[in-house]
Amino acid sequence: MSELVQGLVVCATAGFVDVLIDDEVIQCRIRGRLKKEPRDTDLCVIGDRVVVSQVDGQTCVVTEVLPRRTRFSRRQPGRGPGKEDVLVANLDQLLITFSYGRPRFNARLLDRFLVIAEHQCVRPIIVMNKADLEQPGDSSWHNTYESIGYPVLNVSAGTGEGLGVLRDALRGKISAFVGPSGVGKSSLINQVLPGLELGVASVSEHHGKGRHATRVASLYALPQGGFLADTPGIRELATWALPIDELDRCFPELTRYRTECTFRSCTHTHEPQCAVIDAVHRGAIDRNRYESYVRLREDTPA
Ligand SMILES: Nc1nc2c(ncn2[C@@H]2O[C@H](COP(=O)(O)OP(=O)(O)OP(=O)(O)O)[C@@H](O)[C@H]2O)c(=O)[nH]1
Ligand SMILES: [Mg+2]
Ligand SMILES: [Zn+2]
Repeated sequence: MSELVQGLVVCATAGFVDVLIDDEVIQCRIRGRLKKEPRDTDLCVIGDRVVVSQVDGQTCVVTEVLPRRTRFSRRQPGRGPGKEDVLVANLDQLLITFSYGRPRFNARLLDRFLVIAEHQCVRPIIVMNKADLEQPGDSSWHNTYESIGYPVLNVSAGTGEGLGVLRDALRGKISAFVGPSGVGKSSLINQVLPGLELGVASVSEHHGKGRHATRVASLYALPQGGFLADTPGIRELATWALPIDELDRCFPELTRYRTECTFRSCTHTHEPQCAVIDAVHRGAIDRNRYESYVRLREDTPA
């Protein structure tokens, strides 16, 4: 006799998944038949809702992965036809995390995260960690992002600054920390969830890059309700299944201009009477954001 129950995947490694079923985490195998089905996306990741068959109350098998409501995914790094690499499924918000130093802030990469969040309809929150470190003099980029509508939280896992606001933002939601290695994602989760004690690694001074302390993504239940995912640091971030003519929609500040361009299929890169380029010249659209748009266009397959 087998009983069918639904659960939430909180950890997924090759061959096994940990599924939360009624407050209990149960290790499950994935049914062989599921693994053989052809697909261009990950079969089962954290955040997935699954149907588990409990055989004899002993062996547990995932028999079905339910359709994903949302996701945070990218094109799997490497050559070839490509495949979708899903980091977290069914999330409400993305905590895009960078630090004020060690490693350095990277606006180009931030814009890629934001484009993916827009494309996948997941609310982005920009988390700037290590606020205790000396901050670069020019903070005008903060205003740029806030004026577009993206919240920017200044926090420090070291001193505790801003953590109250962060905790409030997490309440009742499924959230995921994403960002480069070494920015302090696991350190922040340790502060928000005392007792968890996730491994953290010091940032190698030489490269100013993280050492990839977190290797496997996991989902943790929050005492205030909701779930929080820790993910491994990301070095490469390419969009998946984002048609090139939809890229401009993923830059919200272009919305009011792109319909005013003379050419309906304007790419906003070289066309005459382009309302977007005009707005960049007038300073109504931030030049760095526009530069990110142009770079992403170049990298997006037609
Ligand atoms: N000064 C300072 N250092 C911090 C802060 N938060 C984290 N760190 C340090 O930054 C380093 C990296 O922290 P982690 O939490 O491992 O970073 P991560 O983003 O989880 O890195 P990966 O797991 O590799 O992706 C550690 O040495 C932390 O002690 C902070 O607010 N201020
Ligand atoms: Mg980590
Ligand atoms: Zn245009």
